[in-house]
Amino acid sequence: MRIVFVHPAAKSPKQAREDARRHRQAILRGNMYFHPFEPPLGLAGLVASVKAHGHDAVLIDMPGLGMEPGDLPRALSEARPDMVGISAMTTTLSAALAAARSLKQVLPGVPVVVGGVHPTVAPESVLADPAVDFAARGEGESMLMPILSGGLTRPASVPGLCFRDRTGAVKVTGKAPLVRELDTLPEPDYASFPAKTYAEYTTDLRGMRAISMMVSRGCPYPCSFCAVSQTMGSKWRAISPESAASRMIRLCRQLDLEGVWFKDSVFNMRPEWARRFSQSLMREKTGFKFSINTRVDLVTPKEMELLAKAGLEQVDLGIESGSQKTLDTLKKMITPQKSRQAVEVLKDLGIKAAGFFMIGVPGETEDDVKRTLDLAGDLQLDRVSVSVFTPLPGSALYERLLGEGRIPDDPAFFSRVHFTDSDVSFCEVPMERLREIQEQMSR
Ligand code: B12
Repeated sequence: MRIVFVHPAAKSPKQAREDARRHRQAILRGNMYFHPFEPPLGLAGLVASVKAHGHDAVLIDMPGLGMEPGDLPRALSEARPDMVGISAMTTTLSAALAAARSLKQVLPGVPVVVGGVHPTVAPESVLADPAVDFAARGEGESMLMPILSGGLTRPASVPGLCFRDRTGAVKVTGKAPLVRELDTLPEPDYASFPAKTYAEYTTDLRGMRAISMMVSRGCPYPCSFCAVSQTMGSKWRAISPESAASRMIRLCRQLDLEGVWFKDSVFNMRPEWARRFSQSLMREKTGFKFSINTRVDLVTPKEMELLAKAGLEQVDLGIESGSQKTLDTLKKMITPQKSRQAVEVLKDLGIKAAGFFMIGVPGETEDDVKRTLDLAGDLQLDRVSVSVFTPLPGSALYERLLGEGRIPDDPAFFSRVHFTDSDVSFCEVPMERLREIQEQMSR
C-alpha cells in the first residue's frame, strides 16, 4: 500500500513569506512564535512507521515546500496514492478540508483519512465534509497496522477510526490506544520534509542552527487552556534517555546542526530521565547544544546545572501571567514568585531564559493584564512569546466558554484565532487594548 500524507498550510506561500519578512526584525529581537513554522514531526513519524511495516509512504509538506494550494491536485495525482492521510490542528482544519477536496477532484476513488489534534477532539466536524471519508482519533501509529492490512474496508475494526455507515450516519468511536513503549516506534523520517529549510528558520528564532525533536508524549498537569492531555494522554511517556541522546547526536551530524530544539511539553518530567540523558550526552563530548520547554516549578539548580554541562542553551518557561487570580483560572499551579526564582536560577547558570505569556484570559481586568506586563518587564528574559488567550477545543476553558454560550457559532472562527494574532477578546479588556499591551510587551 502507498500512503501519501499531507501537512496542510494555514497560509498561502505569499502570505507566509510576507509574514516572515514583516516579523523578521521582531524575531531577531527575541519574539518567538510571531510566525510559527515548524516541521511536521507527527506525520514524519507516521511515514517512518508505514515504511517499517514494509509499505510505501510520502509526505507532502505544504508549508515547508512553500506549495501553492492550486499545485496540490497535481502533486497528489503524481504521487499515486492508495490512501491519503491529512493532519489537522484546529487552526489548520479548513486547509486540511481544502486538501481533501483537492484530492477528490483528481482521484475521487482514493480514500481520505484526516487525523491529528482536531479530529481527535471533534471528529464530527471533520466528517461533516463529504470529501473526508474517515476521521482518525488518537495516535496514528496504533491505527496503521489495521489500515495497512485492509482495514478501511471494515472501518469498525480499526481502533480510533470514525466513518459514515451505509445510511450516511456518522459513527464516532473512542480514541486509538496510546502507544505504551515509545522506544518501539521508529524515529521520525527527517528526510521526508525539507529539514534544512526549517533549520535555517530556527537559526533566526533561537540564535542556533537547530531543528525540532520530540522524545516524549503526554502531560499530567491540568492546565485549563491546553489540549495535550486530550490528545496524548495525561501520563508522561518517553523514549529512553540514552536513545534520546544518540538520536540527537545523529541528527546534528546528519543535518550539520549546532543543536536541537526539544518541543516536548515538559522535557524534564522525571529527574532520573534528565540525569541519564545529560550523562549520555556528556560521555560523547560532542559540544552539541539543546533547548527545552518546562514548567517554572521544575527548574531546580542541581538539575539545570547538570543539563547545562550537557549543552542546555535555553529554557522556554510557561510563565503565563503575573496575576495569581489568572494563574488559578489557568490551573497552572504556580505563583509569579516561582517564575522569578526559576529565571534567577537559569541566569545564575548562564542559561538563556525565554517566557511564554498569555493575556486576555477569561475574567481578567486591566489590572491583571498590567501585572503580567510588569512581571515580563522585571524578568529581563532573553526571549518572549506573548499570546492573546484563545479557547482551544479539547481544553477545559473551551468547554466552559462553550457552556456559557461565548464561543461564536461560526466555523470560520477557528481559522481566525491565532495566539499571537487573535481578534476576539474573552475578558473584560477590549481587544484593541489587549493588542496594544501585547505589542508593548513584545517590544
Ligand atoms: C510542535 C507544535 C506546533 C508546531 C508544528 C505543528 C505541526 N504541524 O506539526 C507549530 C509551531 C507550527 C505549532 C503551531 C500551532 N500550534 Co501547536 N503544538 C505543537 C506541539 C508542541 C507538538 C506537536 C507534535 O509534534 N506532537 C507530536 C506528534 C507525534 O503528534 P501529532 O502531530 O499530533 O501527530 C500524532 C497524532 O495526532 C496522529 N495524527 C496526526 N496527523 C495524522 C494524520 C492521520 C492520517 C492519522 C491517521 C493520524 C494523525 O498521529 C500522530 C502520531 O501519533 C503540540 C503540543 C504537544 N506537546 O503535543 C502543540 C499543539 C498541537 N499546538 C496547538 C496550537 C493551539 C497551535 C497554534 C494554534 C498556536 C498559535 N501559535 O496560534 C499554532 C497553529 C498554527 C498553524 N499554522 O495552524 C495545540 C492544538 C490544540 C487544537 N485544538 O488544535 C497543541 C495541542 C498545544 C496546546 N496548547 O494544547 N504547533
